[in-house]
Amino acid sequence: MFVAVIFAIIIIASIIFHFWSPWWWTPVASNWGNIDATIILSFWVTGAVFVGVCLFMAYCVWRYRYRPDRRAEYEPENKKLEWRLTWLTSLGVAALLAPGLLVWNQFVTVPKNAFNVEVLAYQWGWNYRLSGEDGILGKTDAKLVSYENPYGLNLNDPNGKDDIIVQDADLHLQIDQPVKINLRSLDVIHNFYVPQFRAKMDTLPGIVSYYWFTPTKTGKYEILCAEFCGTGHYGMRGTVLVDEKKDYSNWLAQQITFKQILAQENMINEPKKLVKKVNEY
Ligand SMILES: [Cu+2]
Repeated sequence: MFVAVIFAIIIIASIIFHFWSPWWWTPVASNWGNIDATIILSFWVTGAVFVGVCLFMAYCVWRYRYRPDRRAEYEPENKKLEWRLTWLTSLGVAALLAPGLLVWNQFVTVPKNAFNVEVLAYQWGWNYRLSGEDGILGKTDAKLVSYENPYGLNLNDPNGKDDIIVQDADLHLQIDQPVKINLRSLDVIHNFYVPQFRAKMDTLPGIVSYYWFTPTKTGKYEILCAEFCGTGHYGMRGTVLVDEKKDYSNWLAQQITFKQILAQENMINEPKKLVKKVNEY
């Protein structure tokens, strides 16, 4: 009886903790309310299984407690029970997986009007590049990455010339403007995560991974690296600011294009010189 009561207390305490927990989600600040819906559904499915299994165990402990006059029955197989359990488990797993797959499909199906932002992760920080007037990010190659060309930009790609290299520590985004986040890494695996946007994904060296979202609330949000990436991982933070259109335009006007950077370095007419330097490096 004592053990059965402990099971009951575990169930009640878990449910109370779930609803009264002080560590709950921040309010969502993007279009991905669906992500929350899938997590809540997972809580319902796993919660129901947890309560069901614990109650069943409590019942069994009490019902089949030791009595000197009773003997256990030997039943190594029960086809009917196994069949039922198989179906019930399959149903539960499908309920957990299916909504997630639907939302994932939306998460990586980028709308045509999305603004291209590149996030370049490194040990231990974040760099940003925005597509210029043409809306296209210039080509990059991991082989071109060097001290002079930290983004590994392809100097022969005309689409890259108007790209905006963000000199600021912070990334700004415009409210209600869908953005495609293109993720790259200079060294190891990182993960670009802003909890309020309910969006995160690994950054992989040599590959561009991506997702999209629309910021729906102005404000200042913290970027966290959500993949252990070395001794400085804890400090790999950043800030993203979601601005009204006017504030965003003001900020954008202060940023400079890749072309301007090249001009500053007096290499605009001599891309070959830079490429040579890169190769030497
Ligand atoms: Cu990291």
